Amino acid sequence: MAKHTTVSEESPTRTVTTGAEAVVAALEAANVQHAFGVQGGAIMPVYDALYYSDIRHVTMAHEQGAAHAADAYGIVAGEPGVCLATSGPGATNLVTGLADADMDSDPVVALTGQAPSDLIGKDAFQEVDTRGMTAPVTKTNYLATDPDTVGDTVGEAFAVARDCRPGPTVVDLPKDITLADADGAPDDGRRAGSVENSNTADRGAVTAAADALANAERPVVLAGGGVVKSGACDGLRQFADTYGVPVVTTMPGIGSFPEDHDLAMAVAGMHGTGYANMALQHCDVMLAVGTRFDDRLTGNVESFAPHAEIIHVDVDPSEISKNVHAEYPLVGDAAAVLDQLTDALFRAPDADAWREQCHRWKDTYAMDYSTPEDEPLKPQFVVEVTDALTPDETVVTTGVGQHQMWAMQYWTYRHPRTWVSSHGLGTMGYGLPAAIGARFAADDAQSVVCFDGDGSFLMTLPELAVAVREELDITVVVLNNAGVGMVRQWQDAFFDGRRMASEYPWVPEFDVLAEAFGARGFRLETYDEVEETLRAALDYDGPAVVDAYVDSEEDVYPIVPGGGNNTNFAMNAEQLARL
Ligand SMILES: Cc1ncc(C[n+]2csc(CCOP(=O)(O)OP(=O)(O)O)c2C)c(N)n1
Ligand SMILES: [Mg+2]
Repeated sequence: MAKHTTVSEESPTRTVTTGAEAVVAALEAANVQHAFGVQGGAIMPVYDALYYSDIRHVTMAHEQGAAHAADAYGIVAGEPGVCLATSGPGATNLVTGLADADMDSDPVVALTGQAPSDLIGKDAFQEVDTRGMTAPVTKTNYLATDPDTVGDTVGEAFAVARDCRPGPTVVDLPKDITLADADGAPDDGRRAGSVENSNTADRGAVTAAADALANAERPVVLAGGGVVKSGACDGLRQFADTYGVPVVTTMPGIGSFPEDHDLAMAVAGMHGTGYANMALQHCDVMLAVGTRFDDRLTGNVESFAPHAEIIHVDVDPSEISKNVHAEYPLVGDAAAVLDQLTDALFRAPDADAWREQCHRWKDTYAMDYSTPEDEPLKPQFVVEVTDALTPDETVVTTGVGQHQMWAMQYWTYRHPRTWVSSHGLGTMGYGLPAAIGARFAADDAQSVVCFDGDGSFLMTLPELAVAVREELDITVVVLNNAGVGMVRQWQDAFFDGRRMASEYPWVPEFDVLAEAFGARGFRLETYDEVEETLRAALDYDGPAVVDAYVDSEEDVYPIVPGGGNNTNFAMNAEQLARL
């Protein structure tokens, strides 16, 4: 009997008689609408209980895809994404996706099957130590031991994944626990005493930070991913508009502030804009909100923002002064603390000259690339045209590599939760499964576009079968440079051009491959076909793949060489050679 697509109100899972039903009841109590996973022996009881649930399960091709889809779902929806896997290889396949979510503080709940309790430790079939294996890459994890409390454990895992600084959690479910009789439904899916994200910072500390801001001559906001996660974007906008403070973002902070705003300085860091890096390097007071000062952002931390007093707002106290010393630590939720600061600031800083300087930098270091007709297509152009052809709130997902940087640099992000990428872990293959997860979380009116690299696409492309099966309206634009271009760029720059294992002598025809999967495939090679081809792919109501043959010699600029000083960025190859 195939799974019903709609289930009656009298859904039998409302009556909890087994551990597995308690698990599903806990997901329903947490208002879970979608789950991504792959079936298998030890998780079968949970799937059997899902049979009678209204939760829509999306069968993925690979558990890594399930974890990335859940991660992207969590980013776009702002609620934890859920993924399921069986024990052993199912669980090991999840680990990359969990590590990715952990690095980016994305809310994910993973449910894994496990060998029966009495066989754990005996090298049972498909037994791995899932708790041990996932401990370093999760916020917390659990091994269920009691069918009567397993539902509460899942509810707690959900609350922990979502609350304060979000992150992934795992509940490992031995098969005997999910099969066993259970004596009732779990609670409402919230852990008793669950923390709401409304905590404010110490008032005295806020007043001191506000004083520093009011007296600043060169103030800047550095907005990180925490601004998006806490829903602080409106508060940030109000703060910046009221006090005239330029706003730089980190990569995860993209979308926290509209990039077409007069005060927007775009993204800083290794491949950030020159003007963002100049603003950070020359500011005298930095209001850093919800960022962990990752090394790709700071470059050499000793030379990062050398003139700045730093106000660091973070919900996680362990982030304060971890990488960069904070003169003014403000522990609290980004939205709440930004409101506090907006209230506490008694006057705008006197920063006319600084704002003019920032505008001059925006002109001097404007993003640019050339499009000679006799050279192959430039990837940046493909990104810009796609942006122009899509609605304002389109969700962009990416793989990892040069294409990811061009998608960041040449698309104008105006809204939170429209940029979905792998930052901290830098996981090739993230883009397509992320587009699938994002598609389920986004509004129907929103488009979903994945910019992928040929290398990244090859890592998870079986998920295209899922997009076809689920009739998902997504467009994958493969910026195909016949190789792992980011590695090739570094070899050219830092390994005397020895292109070891970075150029593909041959790549599959992705448009033909897409058709074989049942998707629509398009091939793009010349400037005059860009607009028409992209339009056709975007208009197609289903999964479409555009195989864009782009210049394999094109490099990403600006670049701050790894561990370098962020003032020393190169805008082109000649400048890089002189650094
Ligand atoms: C899983 C994984 N393996 C290896 C790497 C190292 N790596 C970083 S960027 C990159 C190039 C990716 O190639 P592609 O997806 O084609 O993107 P391009 O740089 O060519 O745009 C590689 C191999 C990685 N980030 N992730
Ligand atoms: Mg490539």
